[in-house]
Amino acid sequence: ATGDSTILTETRGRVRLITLNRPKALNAINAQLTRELIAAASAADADPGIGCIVITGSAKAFAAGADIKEMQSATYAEMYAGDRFADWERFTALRIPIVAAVAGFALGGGCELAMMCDLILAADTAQFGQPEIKLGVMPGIGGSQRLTRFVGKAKAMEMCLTGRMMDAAEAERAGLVSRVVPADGLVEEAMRVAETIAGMSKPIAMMTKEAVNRAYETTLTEGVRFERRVFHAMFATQDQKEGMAAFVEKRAAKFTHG
Ligand code: CO8
Repeated sequence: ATGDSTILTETRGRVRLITLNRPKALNAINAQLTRELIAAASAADADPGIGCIVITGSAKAFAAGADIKEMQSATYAEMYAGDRFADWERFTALRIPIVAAVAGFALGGGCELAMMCDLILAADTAQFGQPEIKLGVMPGIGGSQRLTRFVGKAKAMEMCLTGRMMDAAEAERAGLVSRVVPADGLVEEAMRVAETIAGMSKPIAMMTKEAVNRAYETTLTEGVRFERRVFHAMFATQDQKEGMAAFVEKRAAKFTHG
């Protein structure tokens, strides 16, 4: 978190809190923010002392999209050669659980970033949208695919074609967010959820994330087979032995993340 950084990071216990910090641009996602956010998340993934990440923005905006000013004049050849937005594949490949704490605008790339996290906790002020069509483009960091899988075709199609925003209550009804909480307690509640996750065995939580995500990539039969094989593999960990022993001995488990 240097003065020029587009993010702020803080560690509380085993949780790494990453706050998007381009307030003058409503946290619009430019190349620097992309680089710094993915680097910070990758560092937390690799750090045995960290078990969960929380990503949040400001009260006004989680992120108001990809940086329009940065891409406005780009040519097709530049977008293609640079494979703009392909870097996010490194973010979605991370195995550590990631909680998005969304207040205010989560638009375009901001909505897409929230959907690339593992669960979204929304403030009652949250507004989700894919307004790219108003700019003469469409979602480019997975929005047309993830939103459709998460809320279904009708709502996704309406949002992508009209740019209409969804408020927090509608987002919860549609299954886009896990819960809605009062805006002034958003980050604290997200930190509580993250602390709970980070208190579990890190490798087991990583495998669980991988299994749930597999549901979006494969058939039910293959997904259930994948789950069963990973379940079997968990019996090679110390944390499985500790977790089950602690239950039988009626005490709290002390996971060593191995
Ligand atoms: N990019 C760059 N700057 C932005 C962005 C953005 N996405 N959003 C807001 N800003 C800037 C504004 O330009 C303004 O800067 P300045 O003070 O220098 O004029 C500052 O943030 C404050 O914004 P506003 O004055 O507009 O604040 P308001 O409260 O009036 O409005 C809104 C808030 C409604 C959120 C409004 O800012 C807005 O509509 N923003 C744009 C939302 C949008 O269209 N997002 C989608 C962006 S495109 C995208 O994400 C595509 C992703 C994938 C592309 C893939 C291509 C291959």
